Amino acid sequence: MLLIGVMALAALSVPSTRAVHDDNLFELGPGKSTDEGGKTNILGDGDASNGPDWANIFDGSGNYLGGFGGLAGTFIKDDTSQSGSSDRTTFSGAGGSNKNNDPIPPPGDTWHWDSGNVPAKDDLVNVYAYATLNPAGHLIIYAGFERLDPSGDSHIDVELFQDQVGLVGANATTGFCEKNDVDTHNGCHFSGSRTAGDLIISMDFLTGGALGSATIREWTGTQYSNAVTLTGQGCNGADTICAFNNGGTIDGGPWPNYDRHGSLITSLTKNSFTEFGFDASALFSETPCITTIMGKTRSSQSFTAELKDFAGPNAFPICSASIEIAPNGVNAINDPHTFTVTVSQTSGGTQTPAPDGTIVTVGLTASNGASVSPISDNCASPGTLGGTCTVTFTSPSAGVVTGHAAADVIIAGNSVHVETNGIAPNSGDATKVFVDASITIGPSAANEVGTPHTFTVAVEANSGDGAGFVPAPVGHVSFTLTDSNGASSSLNAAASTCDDAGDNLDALGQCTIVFTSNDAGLVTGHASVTLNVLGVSLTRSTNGVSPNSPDAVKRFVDASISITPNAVNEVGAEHTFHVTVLVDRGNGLGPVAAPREARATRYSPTHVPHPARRAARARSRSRRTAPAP
Ligand SMILES: [Ca+2]
Ligand SMILES: [Ca+2]
Ligand SMILES: [Ca+2]
Repeated sequence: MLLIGVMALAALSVPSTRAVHDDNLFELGPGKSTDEGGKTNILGDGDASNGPDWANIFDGSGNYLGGFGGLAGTFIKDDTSQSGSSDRTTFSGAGGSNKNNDPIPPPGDTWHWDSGNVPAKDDLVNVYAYATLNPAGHLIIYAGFERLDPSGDSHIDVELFQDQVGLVGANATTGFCEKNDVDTHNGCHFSGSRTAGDLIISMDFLTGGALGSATIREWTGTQYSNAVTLTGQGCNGADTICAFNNGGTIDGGPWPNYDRHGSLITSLTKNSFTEFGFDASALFSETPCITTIMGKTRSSQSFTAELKDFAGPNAFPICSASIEIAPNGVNAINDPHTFTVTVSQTSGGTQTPAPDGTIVTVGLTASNGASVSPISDNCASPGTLGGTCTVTFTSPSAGVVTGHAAADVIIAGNSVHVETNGIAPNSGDATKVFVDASITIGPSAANEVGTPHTFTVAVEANSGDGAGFVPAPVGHVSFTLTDSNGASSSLNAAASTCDDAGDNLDALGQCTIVFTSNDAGLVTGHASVTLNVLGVSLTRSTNGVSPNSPDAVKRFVDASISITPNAVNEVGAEHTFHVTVLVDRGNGLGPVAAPREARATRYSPTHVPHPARRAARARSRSRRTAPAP
């Protein structure tokens, strides 16, 4: 459909069956007599077959409730700047002019914004919009807004962007303009550009409040063109655009309303409320892929008059993209993990995968001791295939890796930016926890044969929470004792806990192996554990790979002393006792002569009766082999 120039059409009386008006898609304009006397209003008429009215699709906080087959809805709650209040978002008067056909982003003579005060007639507060498809598949867009001061002449635009237009330089907490890094003008900038196919609906209200005219224009890429104008309220002949004021006092809906002093009210006087609807597919040759809406006021009826207040820009996701990253999970360290990113686009209510080759930037951030080791990233190249791509990585240490994904999806020639910001339908970031465990056994020491010895096995887990390795009180330890160099170990099962079935760790993450050997030699203790850390089964052994200890070795040693010969001698005859001291160090050499310094004390024979000799042997042995723990 080709439309050139301005088509000025007289307002018509309400037709009975029209494309935009009585289309049963939305309660546009005057309705049932039981619905506030048939006035153009905000409340639903209770008849679902007529479609919703504003109060049916938004709650009192302005949340879009969906339903009714709609594509998208958005509610902008702008500040009032009356009675000493300040509106955080007004066109900045100090940054040069701000006009409808100025460039939006830098460089050049662009729009600027900061906080300010505007007259009540130019002060936007509540602006809302709803989009749906009619049975022919046409995009039908409805919008409404409230005016603080309907008695003055005022000039309001509702602009629909395909690109994502937003504010730059706002303080993240307060929303006030904070910084302008681009030029020396006062005020902050906007991001996003006006693109061919964008639409703007301009309404001019007469002194006294009546709707003078409504004109819809399309941006061609260099100028606004293809204007269609409606004079006065009602619909055009083709019923492709309609606009109405409330003809009398109506309920203000479930959300706050304001009077010309900025005070809260609950009903709206005559001409305080305006709503319009149009068939975007019928009016223009291409149905635009709208992502953003913005309300604006002008200082005069001229389309290029200085701009005053604005509301938004808000997402109006008729055309939209979404991104998700998943799954969250827990892995053992060094195991590869894959995040899958899914990117979708929605146009005209139909969701499809993002175009193949859509590049997704996946940022991986390590915390709590993790360290990212990339393995592959097909999101960076070649991008999505069938709407998905994957990133695979691991971490050699316990901790958390967070994945954040962002993409610019090209929909109908427009770039729609999406991130995993947790704002529906986007997912939040995904997190992968890497877990680790360790086992130690000890101590290695030397003991006398026949004395009990204890190996303590200690198990720790690192659940990636930043606390590091902490005792693991649940898990199953198994162990082996291996004899060598002549040892013959025997386990004291009653005193040991590492031999218990099932979970055999105590609250300190420990169990014990109590054993001895009656023969000199070595006993090597080896332990392993299987435990569950955040649902991941980990097996660790005393393999000496840090933080695991090596096996523990217990050396059993022995010593002996003998004195010979026993004999009967004649009184006065000289006699010699031979004392022999042997040690077995458990090194496989068996008993060997003790070093000189370890030889037995020589005693006077008259003081060494037979029982005392045995005691001396015992003392000698105990001096040589101090018991180990
Ligand atoms: Ca209604
Ligand atoms: Ca504002
Ligand atoms: Ca305002």
